[in-house]
Amino acid sequence: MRIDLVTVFPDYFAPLGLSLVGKAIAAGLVDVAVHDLRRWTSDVHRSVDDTPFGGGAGMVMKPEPWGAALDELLGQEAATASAGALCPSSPHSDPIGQTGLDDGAASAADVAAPTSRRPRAFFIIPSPSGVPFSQALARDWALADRLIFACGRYEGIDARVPLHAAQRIETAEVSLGDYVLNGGEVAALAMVEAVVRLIPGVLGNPQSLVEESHAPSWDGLLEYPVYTKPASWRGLDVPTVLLSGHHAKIAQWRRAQAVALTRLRRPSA
Ligand code: JD2
Repeated sequence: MRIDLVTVFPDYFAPLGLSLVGKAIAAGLVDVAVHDLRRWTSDVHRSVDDTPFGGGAGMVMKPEPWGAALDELLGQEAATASAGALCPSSPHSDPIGQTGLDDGAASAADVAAPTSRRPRAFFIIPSPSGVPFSQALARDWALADRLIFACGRYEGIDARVPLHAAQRIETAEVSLGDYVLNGGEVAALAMVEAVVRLIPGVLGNPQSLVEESHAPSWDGLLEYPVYTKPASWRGLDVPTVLLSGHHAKIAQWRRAQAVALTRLRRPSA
C-alpha cells in the first residue's frame, strides 16, 4: 500500500518511522510519502491560506495548491500503474468470470491467470465535520492500494476541494472524534496507524486480529480488563478466576466483564 500525506507540517509525521508502522515501512509492506503542501504554491510568499468569503474569523486554505497536489499525486499513480507496480495485469486483459465462458469449474487457468483488479485509491480529508472514523472504515481502507491524506490547518480547506477531488478519486471527509484539533495531522496519524496494523503481515500475531473481531469495542462490546504478573501488587489482587486455569470459566468471566464495562462506559450502545 502507498500512503501519501500532504501537510504544511511534514515534521508531524516523523513518528511514522517508529514502532509498528516503521517496521511495516522497513518490511516494504507500506510505502509512506510526506509532502509539504507549499511545494504546490506558485506565489513568492508560498501562501496556502486566504480570508473567508462571507467574512468571519480566521483563514481558509486556498484550493489551488490542493488541486496541484492532487494532479501530481494522481499523475504519479498513472505512471506507477503503467510500470506495473499497482496493476498486476494489463488493463485490457479479460478477467476470469467476465468472459461468459467460465463454467465455474476449477481449472489450471483459475490458478495461473492473474485476475485484473482496478486499483483502489481514497482521498481522505480529516475534518471535524466529517463522518466518524471507525474500525469499519479502517478495514475498508486497509484493502486499498493507495491512501492520500489532505491535512488542513486554519479553519479548514475551501469546500470545493473535496467536490473536485470526488470527480477524480473516491473521496471522504472523516472526523477523528467530536472535539476540536488545530489541524488534520494528528487525525491522519491515528487513521494511518489504525489502517496499517490491519495490512496482512504487519501484526506479528494475527490471532490478536481474530480476537478483536470477536469482542471489539467497534463491533459492540468493549474489551475485558487484562492483567499480568505479579498476581498481587500494592494490595491489589488479580481476579482469582484468571489464576484457576479453568478456560471455560475464564471465558465466561471475561464476557461478563466486557458486558458490564460496556453498560457502564457506553450506556447508549
Ligand atoms: C482541523 C479547525 C475547523 C475549528 C483543519 C481540525 C478533526 N476530530 C477532529 N477535530 N478537529 C479536526 C480537524 C481536522 C482538520 C482540520 N482544523 C482546525 N477546523 C473548525 C478548527 C483545520 C479531525 N479529523
